[in-house]
Amino acid sequence: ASRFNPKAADARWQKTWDDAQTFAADNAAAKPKSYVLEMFPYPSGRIHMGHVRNYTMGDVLARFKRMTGHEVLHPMGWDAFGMPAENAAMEKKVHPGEWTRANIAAMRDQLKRLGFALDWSRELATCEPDYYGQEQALFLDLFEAGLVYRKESAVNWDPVDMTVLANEQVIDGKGWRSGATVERRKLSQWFLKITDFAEDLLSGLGELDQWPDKVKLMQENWIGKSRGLRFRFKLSQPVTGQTNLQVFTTRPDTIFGASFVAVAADHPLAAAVAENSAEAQRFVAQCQSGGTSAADIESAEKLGFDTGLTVAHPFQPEWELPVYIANFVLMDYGTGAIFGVPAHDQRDMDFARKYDLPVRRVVADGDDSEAEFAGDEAWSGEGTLVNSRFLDGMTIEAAKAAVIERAEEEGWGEGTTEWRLRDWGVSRQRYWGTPIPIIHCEECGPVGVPKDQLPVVLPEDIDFETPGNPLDRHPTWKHVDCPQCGEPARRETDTLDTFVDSSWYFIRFASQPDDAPFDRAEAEAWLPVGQYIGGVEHAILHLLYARFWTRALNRMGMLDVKEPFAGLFTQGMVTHETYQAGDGSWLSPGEVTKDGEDWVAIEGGEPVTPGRVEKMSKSKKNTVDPDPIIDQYGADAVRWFMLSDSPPERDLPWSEAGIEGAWRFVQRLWRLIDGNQPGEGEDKALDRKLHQTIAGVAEDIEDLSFNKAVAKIHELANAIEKADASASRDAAVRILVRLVAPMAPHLAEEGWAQFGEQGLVADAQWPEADPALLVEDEVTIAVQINGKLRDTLSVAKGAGKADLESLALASDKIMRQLDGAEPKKIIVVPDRLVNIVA
Ligand code: ANZ
Ligand code: ZN
Repeated sequence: ASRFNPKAADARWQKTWDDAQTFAADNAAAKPKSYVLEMFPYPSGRIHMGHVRNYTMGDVLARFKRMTGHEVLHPMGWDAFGMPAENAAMEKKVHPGEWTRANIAAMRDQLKRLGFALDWSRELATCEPDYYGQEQALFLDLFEAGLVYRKESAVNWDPVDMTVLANEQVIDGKGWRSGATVERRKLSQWFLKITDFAEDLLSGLGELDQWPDKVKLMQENWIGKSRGLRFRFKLSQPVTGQTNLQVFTTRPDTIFGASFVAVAADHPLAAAVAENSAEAQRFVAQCQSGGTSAADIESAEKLGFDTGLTVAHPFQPEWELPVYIANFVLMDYGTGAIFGVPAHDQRDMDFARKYDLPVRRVVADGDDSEAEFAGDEAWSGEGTLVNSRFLDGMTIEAAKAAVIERAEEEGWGEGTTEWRLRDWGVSRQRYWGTPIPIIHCEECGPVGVPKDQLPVVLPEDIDFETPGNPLDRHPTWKHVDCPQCGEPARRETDTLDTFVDSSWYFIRFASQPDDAPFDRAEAEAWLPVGQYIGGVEHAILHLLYARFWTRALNRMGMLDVKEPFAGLFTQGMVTHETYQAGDGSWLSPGEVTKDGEDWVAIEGGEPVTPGRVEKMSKSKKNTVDPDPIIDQYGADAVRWFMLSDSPPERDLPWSEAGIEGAWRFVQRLWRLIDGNQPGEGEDKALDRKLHQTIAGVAEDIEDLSFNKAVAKIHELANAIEKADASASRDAAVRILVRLVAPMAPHLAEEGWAQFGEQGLVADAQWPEADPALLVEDEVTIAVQINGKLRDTLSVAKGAGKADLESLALASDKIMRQLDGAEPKKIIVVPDRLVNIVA
């Protein structure tokens, strides 16, 4: 038999599929639609093994769906804006667009070499004006719908390079290029009102029954709905007519641990106290001069001023708490006033230790329930309420509810709903992103760019020599006339967070007209995505933003879909061994060898320490480039290995032995196909094995249990190899070609052609499993007459005595033997034998 030659076969079939546009999805098809999507890659330069695994899984499902009568949309594109392109521009002096497009071209070729069933006619790159121009149109829709606003917000400022830094450019608090200590600055920036949808984003999780629970939990925590309480403390004496001080807390359960109350420096109460105290006035002024961002306040020393006023504890009026003005209380959050619980809040702890205030434990940390709290580390974890009168013994949640209930009953406070979710800040002071389509006019304020002037295209002539935002420094780009009044105005120079680009690309794949972001009917025909596959690192932000964006379109009446992804699967990583030299540097597995018991560097012989098997990464030097592996073993072997052994949600350890095993199996399959001989007669056991495999593999692929599907195909191949020639065996080999088509499509096309079948196996129908042959547990029982074997019967395992008796008596051979004689006695041993005493 000949060998399967992947080099020739891969190229031949890839070209055939390409020429025939085999995988182009038809929006108008009458078949049931199936949308299979993997998270699109960032064009960093080369495809890595994680991509190969991700896209192979999606591909198996997409091909299987085609074979089971679906019109499949399985597209690919590029998440092409972002920082690395700008870094490349600065380091290698190449334009971000040139760098990105070259990477896309290289990676597209790599993907094509893996034979993915992708609809390349819908390929898109988010850095191209035909994509981001439509994104700008959507941004303007959101702007008009009141879902976009501007607000002051802190950015990382590099005082030497005079530039805003992205978070990933701040390394240990220092600018990545200048090394200068980064400052926080406030800039007016654009926000999307995701908090408007907080409740809906949370409750919608309940309907996502094809999402992993852990991802739903992560989203739930991120959205972070919690109950809070606003309530009024009674002041021991009125201040400028006020008898109460209103505070806000998310931990009403800790009320019996309160040891002080504090107000912000710009709280009216602080102003009133300062009227009569020069010292208080000085303190307030000092607080106001410091930075105001949350991070400044977090890191600054906690300072307070004792006003001499007190308030009464709501449950124990004789218990008086001192009132401070404190620098860590913000005026623009809650009510600008708090009660401090040092034992259970670190800020309050720092404050209490400094000003020598009581620290009372009210939540037990394990067995520790002493009221007197030792140490300087607050306990903010779970526990049972202690030292808290009617709350004792409750959980935190129950105690929160109990306090809120009492406050509402007695009329001194009201429960509120609090969200951890904040609005989405989308402004980036960078070049390589979607320009925000806004023009700032002195007279008219921020004005949307008229839609007929879209796209707002990025200028090409850009300077990366000087640090900072190149758009802002560009000599002409930002100078435009106001679209409303015609006066000279200024373009917005911020670009959009790249998460915006990925919040709607799946809609654009479904429908891409020239003159609109999408066509509603076309998009609705495909959406929601049936199966979305990607890394768990996107479990929170990307998925939440896409869910928000879809809801926003839905609210604006543009799309009749709220949840973009009906099914979600997060695959495991591809891992590999790591090796480290004495100086801490990493060596690739190819650079080391075993010398007796020890590992050494091949070059130089230095000892190295084998580290853990970890996710492939450049920094640990344990990556394996897919290209040479495809060259050596062919696409099908690579695909086969990606699906074998490890369950898809688990990590897959890369190994030479693994890919070789996959290659050998592909060759074995080919030998079965190529060496197939027609035969006569049936082989019931093989028939049964075949049909069980047809049904089992289908089920496994639907479940994304690819490793199980692969294992079943292995078993079937074993059974075929062992079987003698028969019509059954011939049929099994022919059907095997279709069973492996989703995983090893090049080999399958080759086999399909070899058997003289019409068309492509990619278009073939998934074989039908015969339900009669799926009966798993059949046993062969002996039928004896007077202890002599006269016949064997194949029966369902566990069949009852009466059934076995009548089956035995109905057998032709037995009837002939008995020849009308009446049996004296029938002995039945279930699953074993029937003995007829005649
Ligand atoms: C009592 C308490 C006890 C609190 C405890 C926390 C822990 P999150 O959850 O982030 O929303 N707080 C309220 N308003 C504030 C303001 N204007 N400036 C500074 N801090 C403020 O934070 C809510 C908690 O932050 C509130 O719950 C309050 O302190 C504080 F063991 O009340 B807490
Ligand atoms: Zn104007």
